[in-house]
Amino acid sequence: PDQGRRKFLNTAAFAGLAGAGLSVGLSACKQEQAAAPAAAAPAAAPRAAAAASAGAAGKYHLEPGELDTYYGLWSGGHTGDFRVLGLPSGRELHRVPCFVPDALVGWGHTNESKAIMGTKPDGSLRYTVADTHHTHASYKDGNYDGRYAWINDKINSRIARIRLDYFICDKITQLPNVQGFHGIFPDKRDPVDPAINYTTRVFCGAEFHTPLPNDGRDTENTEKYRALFSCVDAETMEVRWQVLIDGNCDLVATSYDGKLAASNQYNTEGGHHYEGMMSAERDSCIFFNIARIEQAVKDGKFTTYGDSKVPVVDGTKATNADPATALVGYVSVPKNPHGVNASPDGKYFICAGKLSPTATVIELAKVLDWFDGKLADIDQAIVAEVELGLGPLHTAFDGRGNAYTTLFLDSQMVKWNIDAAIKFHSGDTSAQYVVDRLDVHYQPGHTNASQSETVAADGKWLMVGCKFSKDRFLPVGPLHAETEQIVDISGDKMKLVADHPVRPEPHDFIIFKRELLNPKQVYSLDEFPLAVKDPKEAGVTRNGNKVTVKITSLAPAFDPREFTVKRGDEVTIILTNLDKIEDLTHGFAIPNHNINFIVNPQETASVTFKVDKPGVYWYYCTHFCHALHLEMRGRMIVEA
Ligand code: CUK
Ligand code: CUA
Ligand code: CA
Repeated sequence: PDQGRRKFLNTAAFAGLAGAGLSVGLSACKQEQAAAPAAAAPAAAPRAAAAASAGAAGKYHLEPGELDTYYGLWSGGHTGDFRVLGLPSGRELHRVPCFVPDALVGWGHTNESKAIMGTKPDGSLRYTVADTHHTHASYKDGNYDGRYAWINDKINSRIARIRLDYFICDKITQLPNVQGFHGIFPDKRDPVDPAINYTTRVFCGAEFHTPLPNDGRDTENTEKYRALFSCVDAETMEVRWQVLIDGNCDLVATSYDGKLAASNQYNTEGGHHYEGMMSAERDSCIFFNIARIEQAVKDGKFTTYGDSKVPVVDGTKATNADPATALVGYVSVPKNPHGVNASPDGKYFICAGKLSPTATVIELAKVLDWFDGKLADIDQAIVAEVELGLGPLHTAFDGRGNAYTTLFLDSQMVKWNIDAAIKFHSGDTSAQYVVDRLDVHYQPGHTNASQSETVAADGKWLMVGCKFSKDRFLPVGPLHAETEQIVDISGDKMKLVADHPVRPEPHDFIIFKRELLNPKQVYSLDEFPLAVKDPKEAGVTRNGNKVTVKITSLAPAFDPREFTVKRGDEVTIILTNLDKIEDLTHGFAIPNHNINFIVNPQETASVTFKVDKPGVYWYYCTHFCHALHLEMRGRMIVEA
């Protein structure tokens, strides 16, 4: 069908359609027309791109040696990783392994990373697959404070924390009682204590409902199928509490005042198949009153399920009908909403309709009014419900009152004005809320703008994560890259300035000013309890058939340069990189023993393995470090 579409689009009849689609057309034909400019655009030559690079938002084409002005933190989808991009160039700078093994770093091979990932009784990894969708960073005073980022694993309902000083994962927690943990969002301040103006909780929405407890008893009892909303402590990473709800969670957002968290619900029907999940005309956006939930936990009004000790409070509709005591409120939202996003002025949450062409604007002050008994019906908190186009998913903000929503089916970004949408909804049909449309390539899922989810939204750059890229890049067989497109949003019109392929398949991401981070390039030896601080400590110690080999690296040699063990030994190698020079990383591999990991400057890592076959094995440095890198090797001698 795509060939036909391109042929169709390249005809002169549609040449004038750039910028078309200012009215919301919902016919199938509209989709074809809408994609015209992007699909028909010739690939820009690199030079041409450079010449056009100084847009209103700033330069996006960087010359060699020029640094990006923004960091982007990206999810990697079912690659299971966490990625770091420089923006606006779109260059991928790093992948931080967390949930799944990584051969470069030795993540999942070193004892330290295995302890973070979690092991089975036999010492092997509990999980080696993950599906990361959403990453968000810790806040202070409504902006990122550079401490942590968190990311979800939808497959195994795990949350990982990334330390942003070293860009490493330091903790992973598995949520009890849930499946399909999808949306994640840190709080921005405490709902009760005004002195806590920074993140102390991370909220997690579970998408799949399961029998509760899920022990094989009630697989056919629909009444028993439930989903929970979870709160994780930002520091300890322990699960503080959970809320039993009607329907399911999907994505999560938090208010700037710390009082509310929200999750969109697409399966209020409790369907097991898609027909059932889309049978109702409206679903919900659920609002959690954090202070009340925590008071209920304190008061002992909770239960627990199965082996889990985590307190679970009751947030179901039946017990939460009275606003005076409600822990949660359910706002009605059209058909199978997808994203929920908080506007940077702190006033609104926006739910996109997905199967409805609308976005719903919910005023937070009014939701709080409902909890305070000042609003008869929580649906009165809806201040706009406007048509945007087909398949609205996620929304970003420019800090100037405009929202940018991905239209998955239309393959478009739509820029719309929130105040105008509210006016339109209240009866002023002359209010033009759609400001601009931009065709993207193709089927955009997530979008985000620079600083979009902070009080410092700066309205410069918008990234669009397009799920399909066919005909955009050189073909490489059946698996296509995805297209990340960068858009200058500093003017009235959105301007597509560049795109780049990414390995499948990123979902959500955040973009923030580089000044907000201050990463370190050299570790402190004290970070590592096992550090071999002096080459004099290096060497072999034996305890029965358990052998510990302490090794240091200092370019271009390991110390010791050889060691001897016996067949049948369990060998633990502890390696400290004593080089202090930035960028001087060493690797350590042993042939035939499945060992490879790196040690960054002043880092320590250890591995444990069995030696079963006598012989000589050359351990060597895998990370090019020195003119004598190839010579940086030594002998492990295994005696019979
Ligand atoms: S979900 Cu993937 S495009 Cu996981 Cu944020 Cu919407
Ligand atoms: Cu050390 Cu290469
Ligand atoms: Ca539904």
